[in-house]
Amino acid sequence: MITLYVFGPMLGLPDLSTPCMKTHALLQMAGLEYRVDYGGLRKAPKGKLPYIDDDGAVIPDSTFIRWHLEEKYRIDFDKGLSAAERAQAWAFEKLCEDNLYWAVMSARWIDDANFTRGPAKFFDSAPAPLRPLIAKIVRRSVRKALQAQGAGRHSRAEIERLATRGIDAVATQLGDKPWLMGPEPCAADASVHATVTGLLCPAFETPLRTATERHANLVAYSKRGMERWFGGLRVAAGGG
Ligand SMILES: N[C@@H](CCC(=O)N[C@@H](CS)C(=O)NCC(=O)O)C(=O)O
Repeated sequence: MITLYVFGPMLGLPDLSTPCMKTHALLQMAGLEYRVDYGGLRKAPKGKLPYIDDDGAVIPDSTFIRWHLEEKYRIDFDKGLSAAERAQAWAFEKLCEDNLYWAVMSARWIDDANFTRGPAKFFDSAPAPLRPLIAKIVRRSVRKALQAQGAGRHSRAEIERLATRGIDAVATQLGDKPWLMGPEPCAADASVHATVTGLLCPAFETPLRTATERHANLVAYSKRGMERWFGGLRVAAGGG
């Protein structure tokens, strides 16, 4: 049996973490049965979620989880794609994970109002007197990570300008297709869908959400993925 360790649903999203949401979608795409555990962060092998325990094999990181599923269960998430299409899909996936991800982190963690609406809730289970201190420490570590990655050195306007270019690129690649690379979802859809849906999360006031909402195909794509992998849980703006 596979156990998936994630943070858990929050603010109408299956998970506030895009890699966690991505891994849910991969497992759904694979048609594998799995259970979820929301208490695994302290034991996470790389100190991050998601990770899985597949009959004793512990695999951290959404991409290594993908490869584990492909190898163990003989799944090709990119079935039907040419080598060039696989390369293109990979590039879009990593645009989301290694670029847009940091813009989302900045919007949620650095902006005070968004922090209060979202990430601050992570600490609700901590004893009330300690909550502000824990939140301050974790927020400081996110700020440091943003600095180290580089996004934290840009102004808010610069981060938004860079991210908007990425959002527009995803919208252009999607075009009027149902999925990123064609009529069926591929591995990159798990990640791109999680990113697009995270960007559209109505709990956060951010120009990135506006930039995403401007693309009707991205809004429809978010809904399509939610219906397919998450039982239609409505989170996208305009989701009703
Ligand atoms: N490359 C990893 C990224 C995982 C990741 O960054 N997880 C974040 C949440 S989005 C996390 O667990 N952060 C907790 C922490 O750093 O304490 C993947 O794709 O799984």
